[in-house]
Amino acid sequence: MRNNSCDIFCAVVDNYGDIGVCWRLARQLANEHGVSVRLWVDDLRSFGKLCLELDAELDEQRCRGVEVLKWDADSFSPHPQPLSRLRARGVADLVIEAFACRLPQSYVEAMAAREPKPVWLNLEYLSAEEWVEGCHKLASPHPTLPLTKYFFFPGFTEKTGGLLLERDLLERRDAFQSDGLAQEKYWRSLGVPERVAGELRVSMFSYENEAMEELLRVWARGTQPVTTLLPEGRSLPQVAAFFGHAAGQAGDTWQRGKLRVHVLPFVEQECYDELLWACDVNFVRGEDSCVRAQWAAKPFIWHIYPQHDGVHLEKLEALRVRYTEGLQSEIAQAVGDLWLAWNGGQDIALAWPRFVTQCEVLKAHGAEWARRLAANNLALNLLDFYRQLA
Ligand code: TRH
Repeated sequence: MRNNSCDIFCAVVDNYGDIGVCWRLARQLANEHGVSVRLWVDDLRSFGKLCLELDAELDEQRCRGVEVLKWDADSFSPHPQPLSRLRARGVADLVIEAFACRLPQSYVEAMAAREPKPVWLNLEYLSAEEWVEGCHKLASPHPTLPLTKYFFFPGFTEKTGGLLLERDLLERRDAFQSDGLAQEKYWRSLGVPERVAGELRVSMFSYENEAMEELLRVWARGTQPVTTLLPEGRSLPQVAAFFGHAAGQAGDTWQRGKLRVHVLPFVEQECYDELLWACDVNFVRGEDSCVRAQWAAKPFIWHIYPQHDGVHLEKLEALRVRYTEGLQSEIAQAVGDLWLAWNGGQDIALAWPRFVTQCEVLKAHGAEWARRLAANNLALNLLDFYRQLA
């Protein structure tokens, strides 16, 4: 699709997942496939956490090969919609509406008026549930205009759109994980001392979590030294409180019993992978960090984005079933129990020791799992689908 153009529209709901996925996809299409990408984002402040070079005050800028433009996703907003900017730039060949963010009506009308018509995709949230296969690539004709939108579902099987994976990611991961000096240098850059015998390094990226205090207590009272790397964010107040502090910030280090915590700055998106590659176990959340943990091929625990109706537990179970397939039942059970304990059920004090003793097996399993998933690349699939429709 070299020389073709793509508009990606992203509305930031909360957290970093929506923009995290869109930013990753935008960079990949632009830098690996030569697509001219415009990324329309309604919240440049959240975006700025993932990309430090971004200027949140600018409505238009170029960043890492992508044109970034501010839009107002809330159609009821009193602020004037920068539609003139949208109109002036024309409609791209491929239009990606991320997570059903609803395009401005005037842009949709411009799409309908364009010849040839653009290809219009709605990029959906990731789920391992079976129904996804039946909905991937489904067409949804516009009720009044001569336009069709297609649903594009990321996923874990061949019948889905696959996962976002940069061209050289697994090679870079392998080079880092087999280079002891590079890892030592990385730990030094974080100010983390050399490993002591038997130490476990754990990255912790989660939402506020009822099981957090108990897990920290288990680590503090245990026999194994545990170093926890905690990026600043939603779980920091809980961890700080465990150590008797009202708050914390990047650079803080706390120790209790066998547990040591290093608070890290929230890093740019490109730099987060190294943390996952370097740790022995990764706690991740939402969507994008969960996928990155799978590429890191280390044992991981998923804090799923909670939904009021509890449907998130079905999504959790669906990934557990796929991910643990082929493992001995007692190991699969250990994974499932810890994931459940971390998401509001089960006793984490029982689940953690059963999980951690399986780390070596889970590491080998994670490498094989990542190798299998890598065969289904989202950006490539999306461009193939575009070519079929264009
Ligand atoms: O931030 P999230 O909780 O996002 C969530 C989910 O995507 C959820 O599905 C969605 O419905 C909700 O938002 C609205 O978790 P996620 O998806 O892991 O996104 C975090 C992003 O932040 C990811 O791209 C990795 C990145 N990141 C960094 O760039 N630097 C860091 O230091 C860390 C810890 C994360």
